[in-house]
Amino acid sequence: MQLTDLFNLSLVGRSAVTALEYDDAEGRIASLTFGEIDQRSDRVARLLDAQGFVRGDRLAIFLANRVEFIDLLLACLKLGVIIVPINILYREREIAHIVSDAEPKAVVSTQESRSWFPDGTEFIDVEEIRVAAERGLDGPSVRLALDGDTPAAIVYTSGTTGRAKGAVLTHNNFASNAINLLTCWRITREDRYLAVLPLFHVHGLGNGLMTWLIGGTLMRLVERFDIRRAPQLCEEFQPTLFFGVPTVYVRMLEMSDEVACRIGPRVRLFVSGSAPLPAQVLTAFREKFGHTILERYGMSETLMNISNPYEGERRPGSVGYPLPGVSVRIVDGSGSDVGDETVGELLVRGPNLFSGYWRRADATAEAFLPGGWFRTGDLAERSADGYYTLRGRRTDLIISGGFNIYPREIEDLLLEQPGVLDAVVCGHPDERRGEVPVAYLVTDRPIDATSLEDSCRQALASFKVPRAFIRVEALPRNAMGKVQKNLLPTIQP
Ligand code: MLC
Repeated sequence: MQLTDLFNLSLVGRSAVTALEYDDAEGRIASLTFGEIDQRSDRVARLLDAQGFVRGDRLAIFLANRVEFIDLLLACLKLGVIIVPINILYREREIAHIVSDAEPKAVVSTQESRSWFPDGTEFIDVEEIRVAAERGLDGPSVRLALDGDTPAAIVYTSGTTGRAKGAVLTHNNFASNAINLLTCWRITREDRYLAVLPLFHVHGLGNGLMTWLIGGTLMRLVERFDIRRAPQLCEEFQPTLFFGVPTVYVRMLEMSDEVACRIGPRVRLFVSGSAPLPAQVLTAFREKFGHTILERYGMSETLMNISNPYEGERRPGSVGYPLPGVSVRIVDGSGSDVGDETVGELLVRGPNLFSGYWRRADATAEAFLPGGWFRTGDLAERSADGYYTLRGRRTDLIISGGFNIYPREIEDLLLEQPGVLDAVVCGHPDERRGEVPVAYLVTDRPIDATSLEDSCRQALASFKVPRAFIRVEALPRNAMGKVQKNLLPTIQP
């Protein structure tokens, strides 16, 4: 089955019901029914069709959370066009790579963001999408017969080689993930979902948008999570369902007890993921809002794998147990299964697993073990009663505010800067963002932090810009030449 057939439970079955509230261009709250959303995406699909988009073409989306993102997603799914959502914080270097790798037929963006893209990029202005959605051609509904294995999206995830790889996610991947969450988190049409996470990542896209469209809940879409706006939003919209990354929950602890007491009782479920939720945040949040946040574990390549239970113990520090249909193993360095309470690499298998990295047969082959087991790169252990706890990573990933950072990508850029002879980037603990990147450099001249920062900011997303540039005599390397990060001087960025 293709995703739009599942969405029809809401788009057709609840066509007259209000589906979405969002801020329009004038800053007023606008709303749409499921039927209107269906019609808008049909009109956008006709526009794309008229522009020559055919099944298998890629369309890149470089947009903040706004209704046209949804119009485009649905239009593309209907046509079998593959969406390539791009993190809007990405800059020249990251964008150039994605565009050359995915070869989208066009990129939908605002006028202002075009300058970040390489010369020769084909653009569709988001205004054209808005006009098509609101006033485009009407006609019979658009539906191509697609197989569930048809690619729906290519989601770029930072690679250990320094260049991001595109994880190809199919209709079936998103469907199995959403059906799991609808069931296990008991999401129903009675829910009111406050969507603050970016739609360009699988947390906001695969978990948020897909459960909304299948479940028929009411969604309030906001451009981004902003702690200054959050209390008023929660009080006005009265969500029952909320998805956040740990940084969001850390910031919500800044709300007054009075506001927390008003918001808490109306919410049914707070879910956290994309980065480890510190146990003390879970505890402080429970005291303040009266809820035990439900922590779960997923990845762009796999969507959701493991979740704490809706009923039963939500164990602090643990991500719970595998979701239905998802098989999990923990193995040692030789690939043998380890026993309970022993740390090893986490492997997963199931209908949620991506079909491979876009045009990277080598990377795809490396990511899987015989039998179709995907190597997550995360270290984990299982308790005797079946709860899984993450214990770090096999690779050097830094997670800041829920965004993934591979140090290698920043190191490569730093090594291109004048006077930089050697460079390493580490994650430094940060109370709010979990971790922030810090650079250690060997240079042949005094460090000019401002110019290094400017170069990083021009090429990379703001969350990847090192918070400090520290000059060291030499990088401590082991016999294999690998930098021993634990031997670097500790600093206060
Ligand atoms: C952050 N910034 C944004 C932004 N998010 N700018 C525009 N749109 C967004 N969505 C920028 C700000 O401009 C600022 O840049 C910096 O980040 C910090 O902003 P802040 O206002 O201080 O935000 P803060 O309160 O720290 O909260 C940040 C945040 C953001 C939590 C809202 O980090 C965020 O939205 N994270 C979600 C990431 C996510 O969805 N990950 C899912 C990956 S999927 P500057 O230049 O001033 O520093 C995945 C799989 C899985 O991992 O299992 O889910």
